[in-house]
Amino acid sequence: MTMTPYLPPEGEGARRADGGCRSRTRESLKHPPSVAARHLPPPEEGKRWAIALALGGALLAGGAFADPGHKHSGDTPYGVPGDPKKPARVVQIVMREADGKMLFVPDRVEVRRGEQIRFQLRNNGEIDHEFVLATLEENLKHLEEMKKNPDMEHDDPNAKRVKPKAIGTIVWRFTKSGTFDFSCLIPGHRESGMTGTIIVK
Ligand SMILES: [Cu+2]
Repeated sequence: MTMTPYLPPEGEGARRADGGCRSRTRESLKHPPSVAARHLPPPEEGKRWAIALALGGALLAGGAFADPGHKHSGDTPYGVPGDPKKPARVVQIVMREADGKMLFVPDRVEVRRGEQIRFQLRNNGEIDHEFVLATLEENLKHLEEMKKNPDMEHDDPNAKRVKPKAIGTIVWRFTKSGTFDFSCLIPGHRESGMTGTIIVK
């Protein structure tokens, strides 16, 4: 109802060469709300997202390296990413399904502290599997995250997804003694038996 009387004068003003001031005034009165509504929030929102992401990143980074006194990159409570150029003992791990179960063979590996292991992950099954090396606590937490994001695929120094009939490799140096976990974190797989233990002495 207020739009009808406003629109024609504005159209005229826009066409008038000498009416720059007035049409501009009218535009600045009339357009800002819609312009603001259309254009201002996105950058604002963008900024807010950037801040949120930066904060989230900082929190994640803080969480990942929260282990006090061990802040070297890649350092974890279960060791460090290996150096493929250095010698390593090969440990083959077969991934497969059998009678409604899913498993790793072997599901127990013993390692000397300081030893570098080249895990040769052989998927003899019919579906994708993963090998995720971590502390048991970390893997159980990660398992819950995977339930929320089932499409998350891993290709990290400590984690690999392997297609059926394919072979994946992980080279890892176990610098700390302890008992650690390796699991397939694809939803349902660990629950079906796809987990194993690494003992570092
Ligand atoms: Cu699996």
